[in-house]
Amino acid sequence: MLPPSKGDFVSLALGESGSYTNSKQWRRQSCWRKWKQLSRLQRSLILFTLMLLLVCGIVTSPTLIAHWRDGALGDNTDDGEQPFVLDLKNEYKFILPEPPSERKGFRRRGPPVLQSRSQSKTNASEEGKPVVSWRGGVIDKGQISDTDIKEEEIQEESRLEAVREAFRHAWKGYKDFAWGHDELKPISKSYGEWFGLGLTLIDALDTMWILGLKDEFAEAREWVATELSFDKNVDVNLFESTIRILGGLLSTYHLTGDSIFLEKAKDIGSRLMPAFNTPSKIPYSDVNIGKGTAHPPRWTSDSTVAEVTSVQLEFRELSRLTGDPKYKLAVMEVMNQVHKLDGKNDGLVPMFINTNNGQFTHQGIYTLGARADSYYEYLLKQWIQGGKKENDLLEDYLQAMEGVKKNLLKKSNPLGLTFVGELSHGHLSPKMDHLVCFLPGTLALGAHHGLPADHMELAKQLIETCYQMYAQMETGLSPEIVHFNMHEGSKQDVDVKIADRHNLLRPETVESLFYLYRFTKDKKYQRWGWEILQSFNKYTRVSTGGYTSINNVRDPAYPNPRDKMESFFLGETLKYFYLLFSEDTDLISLDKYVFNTEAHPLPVWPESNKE
Ligand code: DMJ
Repeated sequence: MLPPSKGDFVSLALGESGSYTNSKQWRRQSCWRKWKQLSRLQRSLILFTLMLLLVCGIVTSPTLIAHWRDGALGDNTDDGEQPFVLDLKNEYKFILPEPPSERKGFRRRGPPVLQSRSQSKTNASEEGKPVVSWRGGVIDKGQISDTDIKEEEIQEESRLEAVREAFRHAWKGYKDFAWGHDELKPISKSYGEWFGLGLTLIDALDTMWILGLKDEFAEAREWVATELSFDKNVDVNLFESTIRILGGLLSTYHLTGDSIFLEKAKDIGSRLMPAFNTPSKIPYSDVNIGKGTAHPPRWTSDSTVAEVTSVQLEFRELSRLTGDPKYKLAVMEVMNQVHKLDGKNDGLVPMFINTNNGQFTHQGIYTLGARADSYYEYLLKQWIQGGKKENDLLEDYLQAMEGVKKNLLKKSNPLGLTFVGELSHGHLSPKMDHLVCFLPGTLALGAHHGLPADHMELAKQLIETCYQMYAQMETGLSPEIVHFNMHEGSKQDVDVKIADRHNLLRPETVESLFYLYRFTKDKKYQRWGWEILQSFNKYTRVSTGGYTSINNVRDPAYPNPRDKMESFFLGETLKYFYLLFSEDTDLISLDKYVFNTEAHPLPVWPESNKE
């Protein structure tokens, strides 16, 4: 029904004026008499009840809720943080779906188990349990008003819904133009094939489950059950198929308990094993999963260090689930060999390792970026997965982090941002890949699990740098690689070479923002993530469905779409956005799960939980 106009009110008042005045006077006198007959206690009680009703009315007023919501979406200037750029705000309002809290019949979505978790969280806070910060400081709940809590819940739900909406949009493109294929090409409305195994669909399974997208999950599950076959004469990359396919299937099995995912995980896991049949037991990069043969790339007998040392979480878990130790033995042999190898520099590893003799090659270059990155991540995460008992892993991790501090950390000019450079034959290059932005999250995770507190301090400095890699670009999106300025008098901290200006929808900064927010509860990390999500929506969203990588983060007028949506955008980036904006610390608890390097959560082994 339309609200009455101002004129409607006026005519109604005039038409009834005579009798209305008399009866009003009479009612007023009679009310006053009755009021005076009441005792003082009765009057106080009535006044108190009226006050209470007034306060509740204000808090639940739809007009005020709308006002708060607009404030949350738009003018994000609290705590003196950088406000959103106006045109970004307008653009985003256009894209944002109708807020779920105002939809008819709306209820919080999510798989049953996850839903009950968030409910129990609400109950816990209602019971007045103290809120504990990551340092152990207790925040007095009395300092937080009901109005603050309401406002935060509305903002949380609206951000979570924005991520679900982004996922649905990406999924629509994949479903319409690339269903069952590896990657969506959203501009040409077609698909690209890498392994021919439905990579995006598998990578996205657990994201759908976590976001509560039941319908989308159900149709993807159906495809896995009826269409997915690994019996194919196709060469796949061991690392990529382990982290995306094996990891995705294992985590979905854990979240859902549906045995189809475990069956498929066993199938792909055993088909990948021929990669380990090498003279040195350091695996080849490529396996033919149909023929059961493996080989290195055509031009070399080397494998990449990050690749051979970042399949362990998945194969160790496969052994635990199947009771067959062969998977674990193969991957731990690699770790044991790398642990003993010469050629490290203060715990930092070169980028290549030879599959014939098991030695590092191309020595003298040390980076936390491409080809070495997840070696460091998996040292820590295997230690956590196995219950913090495998001392070699911990030792190697701690030594490497000291090596980073000693050899790779520098400060930029003029802002003094801490960055991780690369060491090349004794010379430090101020180059940093976006990939390195996994590091703040990993350092924070280590500190949460009892490693030195200065790891958390370094994590905070580095995440600021990673955020600046986005904030200082004209599109608000980070390039693939930046070079930091170190000389006095530099005008800006970050330089980007023409060849490095692309953005592939990578997750690492959002991933680290998630860890930092979980452990510190500092709202600025959510705000930074929110800005980044808006930039993705403004510059990479394709109207017919899907998101695209772009070639130029420095040209907002023409970011130059690349026509490719990487599977990790659904597997990782959107999942970490969702977890970053969720206040539910039980939603994939970091004491119960470790994320593999493709954001697939695997359980911390139960024996360790009992310790
Ligand atoms: C993903 O496949 C993984 O996160 C990997 O560790 C690095 N590259 C991409 C995302 O950037």
